[in-house]
Amino acid sequence: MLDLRLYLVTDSSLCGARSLEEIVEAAVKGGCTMVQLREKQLPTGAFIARARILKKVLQPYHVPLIINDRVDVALAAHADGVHLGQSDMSPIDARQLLGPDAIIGLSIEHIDQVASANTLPVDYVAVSPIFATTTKSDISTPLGLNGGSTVVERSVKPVIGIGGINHNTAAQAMQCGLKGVAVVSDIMAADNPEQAARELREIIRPYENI
Ligand code: TZP
Ligand code: MG
Repeated sequence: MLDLRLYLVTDSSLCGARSLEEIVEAAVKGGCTMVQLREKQLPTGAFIARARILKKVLQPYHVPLIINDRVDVALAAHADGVHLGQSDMSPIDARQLLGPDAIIGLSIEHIDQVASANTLPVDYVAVSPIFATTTKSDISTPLGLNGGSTVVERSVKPVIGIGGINHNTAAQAMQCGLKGVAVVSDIMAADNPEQAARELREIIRPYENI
């Protein structure tokens, strides 16, 4: 079963002197339930190589590896699924290429995208962004808590939130009725990613509704 409670989205630029694998493994030990490899700059071959490494890291923990944007990379690395934006490959095409067992996620940036997402072969949607964030530059206007709640009300798919979700905001975000929160900087840039993930799991625990 899909466990969306604490979804780590990677950002290699926040690793500092540490390796991506070491941060991801620590985050999973701390309680992350899903990991998305997000690489906007890497050439395709290096992206696939990194995905294969993370797949090996995650396998013993039974935590799925999701690839941001790239169905070809997901296929080549035998990842568990893909996360698509509104202008990426259509989820219908992605489903055809990846098969019925793959996990497919879709970003929702406007309330009016929920109705079409409901008809698409996606396993979850991500309200993006909930709050303002400096981690991603090309983001649309934050949907806020009202937007998050509206997406949850209208969606037939499980909903997670992303954007500005951290120790201070995770509880509020979960109160929208989300299945989980996706986090980049609060875990990736933490001095102790394992502890950061563990604390986030504690914060969201009262609101879990899987
Ligand atoms: N998509 C929408 S907002 C965002 C992404 C990848 C970045 C979220 O980063 P942070 O550091 O958790 O606010
Ligand atoms: Mg994308």
